[in-house]
Amino acid sequence: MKITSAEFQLGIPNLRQLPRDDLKEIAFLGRSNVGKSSIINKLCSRKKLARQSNDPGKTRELNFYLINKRICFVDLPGYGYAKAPEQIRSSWGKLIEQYLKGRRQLALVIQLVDSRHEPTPLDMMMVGWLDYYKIPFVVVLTKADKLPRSKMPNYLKTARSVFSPYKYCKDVVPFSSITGEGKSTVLHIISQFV
Ligand SMILES: Nc1nc2c(ncn2[C@@H]2O[C@H](COP(=O)(O)OP(=O)(O)OP(=O)(O)O)[C@@H](O)[C@H]2O)c(=O)[nH]1
Ligand SMILES: [Mg+2]
Repeated sequence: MKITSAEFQLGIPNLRQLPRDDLKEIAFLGRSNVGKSSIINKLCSRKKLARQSNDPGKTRELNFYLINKRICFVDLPGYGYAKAPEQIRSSWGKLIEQYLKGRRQLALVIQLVDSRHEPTPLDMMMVGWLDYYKIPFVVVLTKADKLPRSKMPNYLKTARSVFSPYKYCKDVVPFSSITGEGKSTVLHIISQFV
């Protein structure tokens, strides 16, 4: 799949204002700062389509991007930002769970996990939800450029052994928004679900 057009459609703080069209959605899920906005920009070959930040927890809304005028990428608010007040953290959780379980046109979730760290308990909880709600997902290991080359094969093997047992896990892919590693694989997988 080649992305030839990408435009910001809308940002919403709650699910009452979800788009009413029937376009298939690909949602990007992961903890704060894991690289959700960066992967969207990289896949679309755009520098500033989705706002990236050094300030974790910046993306607090669900942001919708219209891709090739026929599918939607959804940048979900990052979870697990330790400095956020408990009340806000739990409302993010509820928002994400409601979106995941209720969104009929959700075709695939790109679950992002930082390749420099072990998956967090919240990452594992998200993967558990996805499997429970029967939502196909791909685990993308972000910031692969920061991991020494020699460590990747072992890391990938461990990550596969953690995620592959989930029935709805379709693949585990290393990715870098800097080098573009993994871009064509992720685009190919997306094309199979839309
Ligand atoms: N080296 C490297 N840095 C990356 C990569 N992807 C993202 N980053 C950096 O990580 C930081 C966070 O990236 P974002 O894309 O804003 O992360 P996010 O998941 O959208 O964060 P929130 O919106 O706060 O939840 C930024 O400083 C990015 O430049 C990558 O593949 N390699
Ligand atoms: Mg973001």
